[in-house]
Amino acid sequence: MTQETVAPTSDAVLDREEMMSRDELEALQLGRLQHTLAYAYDRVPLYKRKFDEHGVHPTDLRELSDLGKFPFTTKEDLRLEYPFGMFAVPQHEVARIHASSGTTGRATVVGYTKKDLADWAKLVARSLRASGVRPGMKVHNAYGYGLFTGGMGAHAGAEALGCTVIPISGGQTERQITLIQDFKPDAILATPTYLLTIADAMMKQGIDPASTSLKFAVLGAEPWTEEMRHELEVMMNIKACDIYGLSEVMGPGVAGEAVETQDGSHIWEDHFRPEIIDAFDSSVVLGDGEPGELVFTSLTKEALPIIRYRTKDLTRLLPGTARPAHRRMGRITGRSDDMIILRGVNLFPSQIEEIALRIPELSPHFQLELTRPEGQRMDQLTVRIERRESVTVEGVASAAKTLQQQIKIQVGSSCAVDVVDPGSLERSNGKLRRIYDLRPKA
Ligand code: DLL
Repeated sequence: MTQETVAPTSDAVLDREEMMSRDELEALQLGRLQHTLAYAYDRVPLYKRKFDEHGVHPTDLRELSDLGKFPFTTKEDLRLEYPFGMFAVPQHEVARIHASSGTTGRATVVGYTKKDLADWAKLVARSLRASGVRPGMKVHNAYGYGLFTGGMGAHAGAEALGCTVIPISGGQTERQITLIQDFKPDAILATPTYLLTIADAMMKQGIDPASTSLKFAVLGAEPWTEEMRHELEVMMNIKACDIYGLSEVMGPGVAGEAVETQDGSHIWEDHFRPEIIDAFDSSVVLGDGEPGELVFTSLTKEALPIIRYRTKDLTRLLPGTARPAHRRMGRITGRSDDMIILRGVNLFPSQIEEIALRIPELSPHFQLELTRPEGQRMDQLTVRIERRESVTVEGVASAAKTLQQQIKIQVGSSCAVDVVDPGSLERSNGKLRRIYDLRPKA
């Protein structure tokens, strides 16, 4: 399967909006944006206050570039308005609520009207179809169900596409494997690190992960690299595509990747207007191709219209390919709040993943540990990484050295490398925690 090329999706099954010209799409965006700004201003006190303080009014948006005049929305705004202060409809019109886990403070709560849920399902269906999933296929959904948007969002999208959904949720890895073997699904939906956990557990049971019925994987909810894609595609004999989204903007399906090009997720711009800003000077809106922080404005949402939401995700906008009018996003290099600053050098876990997976002796299972040794003023980074099963002790020593050197050359940071035995690091059940910050709190 990985060697085959995949034919483009037939025009006959695409949504009309997927086939629009850029001009048509931008005209649609302008009308929807004007409506959303007025709608948010009229219905959500926070937006009225912020627009007034900023000296802007919805009628100031005459062309798309005027969006830059409007104030940003942040996670902090959602927290301050906890739980329902940012909802634009009365509670009886809210059909469902989701929320972030709230591990770093108050949970952020999001809501959907019936129409929002239908739009969301349509966009997830569009994303899955772009990634190779077809009506009638069996889809094993291993995203977590519950307040997290992954499980139910992916579920509704797969149903809307006309698939048979297996709603297993995350965890219970042994059971996942039994069901994959018995139900013979065509596609799996999971975080990339959880798919790796499943494949790894299969190997432990003596099952070749390439031998299953799975042909497609639609992976997201955490950063992953081209190297990880290659690892999973070869190990499992599948085509693996990206799906992106965030609860504040909708959930999974804000953007999805086309299997025939596998060149980054297309942002569904008939529903979301993306911008890239300088993460350190938010007043600067950057051009396409320039790296910065991704910002979204919703164009059709009813329960929770979101204006210029700062995602903290770092990426760039690229021209559309498989869906020419819809711009793509580059891979997310990381989140601005996940960035490790080590002796003045910025570093993201995905950079380590990229380098480590090019070293054949090393596995994709790694953690980053930050410490400040007693009496020292300098922070220390230790990359703890599992060796591959087949590697000898000599092999490990030289692989550790190569990893250390490559990190120094490519990232500019000195670090310690600790190669550990296969199976000794914690496995992912969903979004994997890569960074362990053990430095004393200031
Ligand atoms: O993770 C929604 C989702 C579920 C997306 C399932 C894809 C699949 P949140 O929990 O609100 O929502 O987390 C959103 O996760 O801002 C990114 O930092 C990260 N993220 C999501 N998708 C990707 C991706 C869901 N494809 C946050 N690549 C976002 C990299 C991603 N990071």
